[in-house]
Amino acid sequence: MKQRISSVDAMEIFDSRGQPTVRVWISLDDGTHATASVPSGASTGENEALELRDGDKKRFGGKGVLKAVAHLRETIAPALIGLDPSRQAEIDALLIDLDGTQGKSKLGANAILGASMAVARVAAKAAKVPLYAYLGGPSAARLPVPMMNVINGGKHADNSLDFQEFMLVPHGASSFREAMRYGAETYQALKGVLKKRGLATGVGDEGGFAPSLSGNEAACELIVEAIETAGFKPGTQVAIALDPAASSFAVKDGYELAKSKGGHKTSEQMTALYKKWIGAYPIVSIEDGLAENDWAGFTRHTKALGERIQVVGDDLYVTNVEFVRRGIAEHATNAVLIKLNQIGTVTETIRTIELCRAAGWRYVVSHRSGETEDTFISDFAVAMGGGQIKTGAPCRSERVAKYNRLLEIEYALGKAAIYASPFV
Ligand code: 2PG
Ligand code: MG
Repeated sequence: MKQRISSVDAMEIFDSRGQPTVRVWISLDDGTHATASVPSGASTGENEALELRDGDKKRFGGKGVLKAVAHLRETIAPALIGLDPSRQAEIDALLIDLDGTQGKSKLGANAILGASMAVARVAAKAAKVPLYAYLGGPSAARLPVPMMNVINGGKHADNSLDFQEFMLVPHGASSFREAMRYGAETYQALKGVLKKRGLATGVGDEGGFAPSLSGNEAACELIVEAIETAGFKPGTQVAIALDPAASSFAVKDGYELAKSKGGHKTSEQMTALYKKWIGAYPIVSIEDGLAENDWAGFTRHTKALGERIQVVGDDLYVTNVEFVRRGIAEHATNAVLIKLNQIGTVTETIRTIELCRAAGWRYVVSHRSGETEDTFISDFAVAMGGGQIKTGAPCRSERVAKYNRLLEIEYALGKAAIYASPFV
């Protein structure tokens, strides 16, 4: 007998920055239950689905999520009760209809996504299969190559770096477990390198170090030194990925490297800078090297760099098929960053990934800078089979929880587990 949804509840919890976020519970008739918690970004794209905040300055400076919680209890719960949780696409369509707005601004994408993820999870439990197998089917066995953000800047740290993320990519390992060792050992080596130079080793929002360096480029130099100190080969074993998150330092007529006092740059000058760096450092991927409105710049950027590296769009696409379609038509990038909460339902996220696959584009499943202990994206990355995940440094439990879940999945898959570099 198919189990039906018997209750939906929600509450306000805290994310890794100590800001409120949404947790949802769903139960079935037979007592099977599951929860999901919603992440939250800092460098959000202007076209992201709306994260509903209360705006009541007396609570959390306006950042409370009691309205989203109320929408879950009063509007979403009655609509879902009695439904078969395995009808994910139908349920997500119903949630979209209930909201009725383009950007999910009525109920809030945080309310909607919490329900959507909890539905997937409870359905997997009812089917008695792990979430990755439920969402990905019997062939889901590819572990993602992690992008580990080990130096934080931009909006994620109060330091001198304009660029938001400098990441390790341990793509040359033989398994996910080994990749984690490469990444974690390099992270520890980086701490030693920073200490030796008298630089700060406190961490930023995603668990990476947040030193004040002489400029953005110094971060790449330190990372190469750390890779070598840890005993790995830069490039072939551990490479570098960047997320400058350029929308966050874009100005009217270009880019202003204010934090590093690096001056003003045009879109073409930014691309020329990246080109120089690609020649000097083992960089395999650059995400949001330009700003979300710089479509023409992105086409030039991908023409100049796309043969040599993965060019990823995050703020540019906000996981939305409409923007990705435009990107494909304009050759704006060759890969897409995938964040469930940018679009707001599991089904829409999968549709965006299907579009990437159809275009022969790569996709990277990603966390947000504000996270919780929820590990949905680990299972989701294996289910989608794209072979890449970005989920922070091997430090801070909300980041490490995702990696630990992937270790469990790899262990459970045993000999069937696949770990393969997308960068060879
Ligand atoms: C990004 C993300 C995640 P935020 O820009 O890719 O690292 O940051 O969640 O702050 O948007
Ligand atoms: Mg980004």
